[in-house]
Amino acid sequence: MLSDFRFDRLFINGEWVAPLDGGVRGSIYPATGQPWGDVAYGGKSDIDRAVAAARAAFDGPWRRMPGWERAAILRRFADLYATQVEALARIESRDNGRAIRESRGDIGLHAQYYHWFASLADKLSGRTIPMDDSVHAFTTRLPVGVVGTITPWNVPLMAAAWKLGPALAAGCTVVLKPAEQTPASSLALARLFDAAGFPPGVVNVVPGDGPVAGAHLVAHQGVDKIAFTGEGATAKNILKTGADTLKRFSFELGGKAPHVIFADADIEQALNAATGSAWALCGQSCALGSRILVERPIYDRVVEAFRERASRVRVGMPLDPATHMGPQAHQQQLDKTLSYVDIGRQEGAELVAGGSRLTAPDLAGGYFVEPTVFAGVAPTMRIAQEEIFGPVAAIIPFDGEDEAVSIANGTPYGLAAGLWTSDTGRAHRVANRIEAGMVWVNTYRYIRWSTPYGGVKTSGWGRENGIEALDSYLETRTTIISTTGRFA
Ligand code: TXE
Repeated sequence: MLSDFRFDRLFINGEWVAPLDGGVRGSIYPATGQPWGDVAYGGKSDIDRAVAAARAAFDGPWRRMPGWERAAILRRFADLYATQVEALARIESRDNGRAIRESRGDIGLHAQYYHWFASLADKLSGRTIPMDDSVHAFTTRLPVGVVGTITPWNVPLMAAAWKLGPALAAGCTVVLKPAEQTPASSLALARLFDAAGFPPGVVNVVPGDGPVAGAHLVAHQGVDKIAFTGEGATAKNILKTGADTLKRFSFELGGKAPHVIFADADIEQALNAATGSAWALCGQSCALGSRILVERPIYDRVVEAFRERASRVRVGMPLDPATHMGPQAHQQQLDKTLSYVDIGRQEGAELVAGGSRLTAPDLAGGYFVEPTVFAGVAPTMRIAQEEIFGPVAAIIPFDGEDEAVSIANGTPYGLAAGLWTSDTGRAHRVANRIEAGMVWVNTYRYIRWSTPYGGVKTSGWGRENGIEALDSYLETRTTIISTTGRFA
């Protein structure tokens, strides 16, 4: 179904249309730096017609459709999605350079997200509220309306699943604008929505540039909510651009997650998780443990293990199943990562592994960088404070619980944290003091569709996944009816 799919059209109102004021341009394969396919991108007029289609679908069939029928269509889509995992994984790995073994693993789970949210679509119950003998008070859950979803380039299909699943289950309609660097997989997704038989206009996909198509979607009076994943600075721009409309916003932003490893931990397990999450997705995920806080008695051992394991990471072409780590997703991210390596050196951190672009003949032209490890990092250094989004681990020593908590909480971020200890009391004590939306103990990045995901502090507003995600696409209406017909 997706093998001969063309990406040079937008998906609006159930039709594949040429852009009105955008165009078609090559999407870059980050492993070569060369275009791999022609992809459509839209401008303001395309966003206008996508929003009009979404509004008409919301006011028409979708909002009136019983929840069980909406659920049936979403399940059909999820089943179709499950048959296309390999094709979707290959498209995503071409678009953002992610190792195919990772793309398959991640995308292989997405159908379950859609199924889980489908299972909630006919259970949007309100409450009855005891108030007074002469009134009957109750609440009804209603869809927010037209949702603009703006997604990033690191995990385009996962970000889409986390937004479209709850939005569609709630009865909203959607305009999806993927990141300009990685538009192809979202158009493939549109092909599946098309095939699954969604009414026209319920899902519309318009790739486009953030400051043009994205900003227009945010400012649009016809959009009731923006669901965004990306950088904090972009979120602030979005808030300013959308302020006049007072629409709803949910934000999943960056992180600088600490892995806190106590000396009493199962060190092998902690190392497997900490090294794996330092270099997964080439470092380009918000919940990766980019700060490794290590209790001093085991510090040298952990640094040495990181150095040794970095040398064993197989960096290579994304579509090679043997590859552990592909390239950075685009040139700007490569430049950003390398600039932070320079910053770390200038700050006096000790570079114990990596730090360079890889330019071997088989990787030439691609945005490859070595898995990189800094030791002797002070918590105040920029490489310990700022989100690099590259495969750069910063290892920081600490003494005791209080210092661990103080360092862990000492950044503006609060997305996720990992704790490694064999002391159950300590696990509870420290987890309780960590400022993060998610804390894992003796495991890491273990999530499901049912577990709320999101950040505190500057890491975001609201939660994705879980019942909480569904809530963020619903409004509550309170109805109070006089049973006597008398005005109280
Ligand atoms: O993100 P942007 P960028 C972080 C990470 C990375 C940095 C820069 O640190 O190095 O952000 O990435 C759209 N109005 N994360 O610049 O700009 C854009 O088109 C409306 C963290 O690519 O935030 C894309 O669809 N939309 C992260 C989306 O915003 C706008 C994931 C994300 O792009 C817009 C990605 C505007 N004015 C990057 N400007 C995470 N939390 O996982 C851009 N966009």
